[in-house]
Amino acid sequence: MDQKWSSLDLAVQLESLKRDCSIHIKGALSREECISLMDMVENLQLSDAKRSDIEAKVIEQCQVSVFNKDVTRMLEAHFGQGYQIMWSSFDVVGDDAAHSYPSITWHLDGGVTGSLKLFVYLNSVEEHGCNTLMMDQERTNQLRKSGAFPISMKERKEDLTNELINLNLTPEYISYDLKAGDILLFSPLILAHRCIPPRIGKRRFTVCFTIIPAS
Ligand SMILES: O=C(O)CCC(=O)C(=O)O
Ligand SMILES: [Fe+2]
Repeated sequence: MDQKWSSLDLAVQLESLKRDCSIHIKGALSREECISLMDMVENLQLSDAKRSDIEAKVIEQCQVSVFNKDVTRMLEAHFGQGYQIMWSSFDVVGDDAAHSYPSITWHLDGGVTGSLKLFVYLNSVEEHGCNTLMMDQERTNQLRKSGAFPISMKERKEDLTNELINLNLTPEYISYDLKAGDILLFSPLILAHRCIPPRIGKRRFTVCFTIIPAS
């Protein structure tokens, strides 16, 4: 959908992204488009060898819709020197996430300084309960200094309440009520984050793009 933000809308989004390192962009894709993208994958047989081709098509179509004039203008203004879209993925997180999805523990991503992750939610959080939980920059910094984000996946934790309390910080987190077609854009090297697994019998469908500053 072409949203056509006013200059003020754009300025507000840019300011939030700079200040909070995360923003919620509503209605980037229509509900119909989300359903049609999910159906493209759902209608396949599990054994279908063409699955990766279809996923690539879903990502491609999603990319055309998401990187519309508004989002492109915002990213150009944010990055200044230009940006590149890298490592796109289509992901389905099921209720077995605790055993199959590594991102359910608190962590910081590695990678290129200034990177952003852009998640397109194809179905709503209210439907599956699977959300991306983030911690603000200040708490993240204090926890990082205390060693709460080990490199080893096995040592990472789903719950950092005790660690926060020990540092005299309140257990407060950031999350958005993401609806089908909404975008979560955030700095995964600056804000600690984790994925909350979906409710029993539910699945979350997302397309994710990593955006890095042009070198
Ligand atoms: O799936 C999520 O909600 C978060 C995934 C994550 O940690 C990442 O892509 O860096
Ligand atoms: Fe991550």
